[in-house]
Amino acid sequence: MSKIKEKFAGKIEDSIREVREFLSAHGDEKMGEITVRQLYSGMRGMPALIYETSKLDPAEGIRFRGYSIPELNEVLPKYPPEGKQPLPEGIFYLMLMNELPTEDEVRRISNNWARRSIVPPHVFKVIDALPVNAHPMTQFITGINACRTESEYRRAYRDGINKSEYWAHTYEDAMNLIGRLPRIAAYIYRRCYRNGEHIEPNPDLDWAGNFAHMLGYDSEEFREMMRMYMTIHSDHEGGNVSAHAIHLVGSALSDPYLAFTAGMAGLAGPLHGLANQEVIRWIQSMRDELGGGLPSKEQIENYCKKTLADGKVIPGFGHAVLRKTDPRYEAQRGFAQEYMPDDELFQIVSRVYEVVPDILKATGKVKNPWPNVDAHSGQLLMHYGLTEYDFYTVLFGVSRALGTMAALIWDRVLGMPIERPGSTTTAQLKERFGN
Ligand code: CMX
Repeated sequence: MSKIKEKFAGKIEDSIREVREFLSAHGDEKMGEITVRQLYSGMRGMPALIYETSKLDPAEGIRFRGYSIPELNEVLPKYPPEGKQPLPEGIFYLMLMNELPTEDEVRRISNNWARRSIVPPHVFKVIDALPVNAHPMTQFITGINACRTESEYRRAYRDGINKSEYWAHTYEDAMNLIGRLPRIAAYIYRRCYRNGEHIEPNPDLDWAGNFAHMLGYDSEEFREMMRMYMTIHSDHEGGNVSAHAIHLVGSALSDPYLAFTAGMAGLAGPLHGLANQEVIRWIQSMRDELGGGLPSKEQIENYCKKTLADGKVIPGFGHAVLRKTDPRYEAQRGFAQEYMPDDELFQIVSRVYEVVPDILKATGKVKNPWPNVDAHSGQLLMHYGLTEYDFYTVLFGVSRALGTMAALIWDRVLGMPIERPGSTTTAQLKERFGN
């Protein structure tokens, strides 16, 4: 057993006992009441599941095991000797172990994922069977599902393992999946946009640095951006569509490959992760309409009004939980201010930020007029020449594995049961409350 897994195994008993004791002391406490409106509005604000790795506060933003993004910048190990961005290995360790990693532990995770990164050849063949212009998320989901042949959890379950061992096999699949995802994603990128000229991994690099390398972007600045990107997109508590889908499908004891595939299908929706490509598409069509250049505030305002009048959303703005500017947006803005303050697209993104909230407030119905994570990420990628925005959600997806796989391991540690909420009908509600 690897040192990391051994250390994790050492934590399990205490956590299981803690939850059991807590449940027997407080299992009958009430967590609030459910209104009829909540049933019709996507279960907003209903505490409905346990998800240990991160928690989203509407007024503050995400905290990973208690740490905000600015705090993580202080405490997580960086790429030696001069890296400034936290390494995604560190946030994974934090989410899994509920403690901060040392530099040595982060290095161990890097090496562990590098060892696990070999993708079986049939996965590439399955991807190659799709038309090259299939959306990258279709190719990504297909590739992940094809990897399922390698599921250790599935094999072990078929062999008849004890429930208490589920987590150990889930751990193997989760770590293998994380190790392989950059390879699969980079393969899709090079297949779609670089004539299938693939780049061999560099095992001496960290996980995100190697991903950047395999995509074909080798500057240290791009690698730093990728480390930051992979860290901030990694988790956003359990109720968002991708994390919830992974938790839900995993609760049927489907293996981690199946569960992750389900999550990625949700991430590919335009109201969720696909918004990162939609933001750039929206800005580009605004620029096309205006004949290029830096649009004035007034021009942006008019374009926003037209978008709303056409019955569309302004991508990158709004959130189901947050009620302030997303700290993930702020982290990316800080990066752009430091590395590319004069970038024209950055100036447009900044101007959009100045204009959109007032317009959304004026609608009287948008609950959160502020930008979310997707309002900024495309600009950073465009700056470095990664302009193929249909690919952006794949990057989000690679990162999302970190939190959701750590959470899935915890689901199996804690013996979370199959998820099965009740549903009702309008007729039944009318019967109960009147017409
Ligand atoms: N532009 C236009 N209208 C918006 C809007 C936006 N950015 N955000 C919300 N609204 C509208 C909703 O469509 C809804 O309209 P109707 O009542 O006509 O249906 C109304 O305002 C109320 O919505 P809400 O309660 O404020 O927001 P929801 O919790 O329902 O939805 C979200 C949240 C993110 C889907 C929504 O804000 C949105 O569509 N944003 C644009 C897409 C986007 O950026 N998604 C990415 C989110 C982050 C991520 O998951 O990656």
